[in-house]
Amino acid sequence: MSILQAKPLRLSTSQPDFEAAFQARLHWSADTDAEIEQRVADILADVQQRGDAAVLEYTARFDGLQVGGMAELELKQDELKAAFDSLPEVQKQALQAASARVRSYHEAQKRASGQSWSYRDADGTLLGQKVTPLDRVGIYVPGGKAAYPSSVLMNAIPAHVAGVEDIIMVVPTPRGERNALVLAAAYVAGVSRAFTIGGAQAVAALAYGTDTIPKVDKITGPGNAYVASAKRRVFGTVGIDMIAGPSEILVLADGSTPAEWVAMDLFSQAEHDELAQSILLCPDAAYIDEVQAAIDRLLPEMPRAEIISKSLNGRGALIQTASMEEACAISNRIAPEHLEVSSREPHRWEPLLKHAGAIFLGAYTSESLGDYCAGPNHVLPTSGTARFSSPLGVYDFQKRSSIIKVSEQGAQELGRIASVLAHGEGLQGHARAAEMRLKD
Ligand code: HSO
Ligand code: ZN
Repeated sequence: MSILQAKPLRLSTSQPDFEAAFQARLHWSADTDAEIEQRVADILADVQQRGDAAVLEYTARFDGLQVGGMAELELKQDELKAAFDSLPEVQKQALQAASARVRSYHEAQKRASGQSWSYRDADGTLLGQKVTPLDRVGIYVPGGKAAYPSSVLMNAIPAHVAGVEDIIMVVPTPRGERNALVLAAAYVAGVSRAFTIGGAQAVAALAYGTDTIPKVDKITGPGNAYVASAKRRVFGTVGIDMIAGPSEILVLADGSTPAEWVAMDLFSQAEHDELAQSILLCPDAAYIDEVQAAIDRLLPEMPRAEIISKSLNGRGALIQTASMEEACAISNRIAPEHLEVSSREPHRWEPLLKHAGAIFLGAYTSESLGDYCAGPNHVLPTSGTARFSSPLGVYDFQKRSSIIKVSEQGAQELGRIASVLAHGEGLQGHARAAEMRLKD
C-alpha cells in the first residue's frame, strides 16, 4: 500500500524569494480548451435550430439516457415529493432545517437591500427605484460525483425568496440513475419544474427554449468545463451568475484553535477537487508544525485522502507571517472564497479584512457549517474574484428599474437644463421635447 502524504508548501514571508514562490502557488488559469469550445458552440447551434430533437439525441449520446420523448425527461412534482418521502427521517429533517435557515438569511438580505425606494424633490418630482424579480430562471445542478443537494438549496432558495415564479432545474442523470437527495432538495427549495438533462445541451435548451423546455432569463449553478463554456457563450441572451473555479479556503490562525480542527478545515475544501486550494496563514511557526503533524495524523483516515493529498501537495500552503496584521494583508491580496479567522479575537482582525467571499469568525465557525446550513449562500466568488464580486444572493434574481415622475414645476427647471445639453449634443428632437413643456 502506498503511503499518501500531504505536505502543503511551507513558506515564510521573511524568506527572500517569498514573493515569487507565493505568486507561483496562487497562480491558476481557467484555460479554455479549443476543442471543448468548438464542440460546445456546435451543440448550442444545434439545440437552437432543432430544439427538443437535438436535446434528446445529446442526452442519449452523452448521458446514456434513451427515452421515447421529452415528456420522459421531466421530473414531475409528485416524483420530487416521492424522493423526499423516501428519505430517512434524519435526512428529511436536516434538509428542512438547512432550508429554513438559508431561507431566513435570504429573507433578511431581501429586507436589507432588495426593496424598492423613492423620494420627492422640492418641486414635487418623484424619483425612485423599483425592484422586481426575474420571471423565470434555470438552475443547473451537476450530476455524477459532484452532485450536491446543498447546492440545489443555495441556488433555488434565493430565487424563491426574490419572488421568481418559475424555477426550472436541470440535472444530468446518466443512465437514468436519479439522486434522491438532489430531487428532495428541489422539492424542499420550491423548484417549479425539473428535467433530467445536463451538459451544454441543457444550457442551450434553457437559454433558447425548446417546445418542452421553457426559455429562462438567467442561468445559475456550477458545472463542468462544457457547462462553463456554454454559460459563457449564452451570456447576453440570458444572464448568468458566475463561472466558478475550484474551491478555496484560507485559514488565518493565531494558534488558539486546536490544530486538528484547522487541519480538518483545510481538508474540507481540499477534498472537493485536486485543484482546490487550502492555505494557512499564521505568525506562529510552532503552531504551523502542529497543523502539519495533525494533517499527517488525520490524512490516512480520510476516504478522499488521494484527492486531499493531491490538492494540498499541488496547491496548498502553510505560510508563516511576521504578524496577524501581515496575515490579514496577505489574505486581502488572495481574496479567498472562504476565509476562516481562527483566532481568540476574530473581531480584532475582521475590520482589516476586505476581500473574501465569506468570512467565518472564531474557532467554532467551521467553514463546512457555511456549506450546508448556517444560512449564508455557499455559491461564492473564487480565484480572487472576491475583489469585485459577491456571494450568490437574492439580488442575483432581482433587477431594478428607475422610476421618474416629473411635476409640472420640475419640468421647468429640468427642461431648461436638458435643452442646453441637447443643443450641445446637436439633438433637436431631445431639445424640443424638453422645451415644449416649458411654460414660457
Ligand atoms: N464548498 C463548496 C460547496 C459545498 N461544499 C457543497 C459541500 N457541498 C463551495 O465552495
Ligand atoms: Zn464545501
